[in-house]
Amino acid sequence: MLLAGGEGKRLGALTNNIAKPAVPFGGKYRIIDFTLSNCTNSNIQTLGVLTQYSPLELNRHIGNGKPWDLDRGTGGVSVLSPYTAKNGGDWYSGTADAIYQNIHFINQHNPEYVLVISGDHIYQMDYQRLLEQHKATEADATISVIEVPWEEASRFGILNTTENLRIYEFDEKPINPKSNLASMGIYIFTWETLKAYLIKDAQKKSSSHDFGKDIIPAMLDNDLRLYAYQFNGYWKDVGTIQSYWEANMDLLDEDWGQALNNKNWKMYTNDTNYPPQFIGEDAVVSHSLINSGCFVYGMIESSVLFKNVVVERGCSINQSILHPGVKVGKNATLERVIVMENTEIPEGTSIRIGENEEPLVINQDILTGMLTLSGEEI
Ligand code: ADQ
Ligand code: ADP
Repeated sequence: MLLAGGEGKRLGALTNNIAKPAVPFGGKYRIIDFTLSNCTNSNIQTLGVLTQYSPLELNRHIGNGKPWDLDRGTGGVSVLSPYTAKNGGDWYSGTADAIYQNIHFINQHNPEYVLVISGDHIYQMDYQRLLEQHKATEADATISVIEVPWEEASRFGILNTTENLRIYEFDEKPINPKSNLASMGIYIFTWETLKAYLIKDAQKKSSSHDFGKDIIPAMLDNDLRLYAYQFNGYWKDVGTIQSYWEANMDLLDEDWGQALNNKNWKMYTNDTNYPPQFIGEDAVVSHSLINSGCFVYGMIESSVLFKNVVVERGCSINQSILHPGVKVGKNATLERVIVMENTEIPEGTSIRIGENEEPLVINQDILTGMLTLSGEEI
């Protein structure tokens, strides 16, 4: 069950009209492609995707699941909006409620175990390993965990385990974290146990119906067997503009370049065909990802360009992310900005964000506002 319905408020303008998992990522993908590809590569054959806010583009992107080999007669991918749920549906109030309202869907498949994952993380992980450990420890729930920097710990569910990885303490987003071992929001539950807890939780008026706030603590209170699964690879929760920008920049790393091209762990997406990128005579491009359909005449460094982007002569683009269809007029300078789909940057514009500031998200409306405020120069 893939949770893809969060509002994504902290991504600001990026999620004005589109659900967080559908936000373009890495030059060619959308954020959710990493999780969907993990499912395919982990040989998961039945997947429910729980959507809620602005699902239009997300639905269109997932379609019948063909790019991820999830277009099957039995199983495959089912997009579960609140309106397909029990009683014609309430808005999902929390992550646990989203699963609760789809108990019927899960029961139809009669699983022994249910994997609950999130649509807004960048990572590559084999969920079969998680399942193997879950079975070996005879756990009721297994939570995938990773060490995070101490200063970020209060953004996560933080836990403590015994030496054999049994969880004895869990605090959702604690103000004073007791460890830096964070829940990745990736769980395997034994279905009968989870179902019982979801039903009990649904009856509790005081509950926020959330896995981290309610379900996990309730299981722990009752001494259930909760285990941590230690993940050692790259993992990023792209919940903020800063982390979204950083995760895109991380893809410029050579290791990631190879990871995206790994024959044993393919990255799938729903993309159409465009002509090869054209790099003009005076263009200078380095350390960047440039998708097809682009026309580059200026200078590009440490940046990510999605399809159909045009960068005119005399431009300087640095540490920036240009979404599909962006046009940058002659002699413009962009540094540490994220430019949203189809925005047209006028000739000579200069927008440079300092290293200690949060990268700036720009769309046509924001740009018009800025130009009105400052005349020509920004
Ligand atoms: P958060 O990151 O705060 O914490 P949360 O807001 O609960 O995550 O969302 C988890 C996932 O569910 C996201 O993909 C979101 O889009 C989706 N989602 C949220 N509300 C939904 C709803 N009503 N219907 C459908 N989908 C919904 C969680 C855990 C922490 C853990 C972090 C790791 O609670 O313990 O540390 O994930 O990122
Ligand atoms: P750091 O904490 O310094 O970011 P990491 O080991 O998390 O160290 O990652 C270093 C870089 O290596 C990342 O920025 C990423 O580009 C790459 N990388 C790490 N793990 C993976 C992975 N599992 N798959 C692909 N690339 C990875």
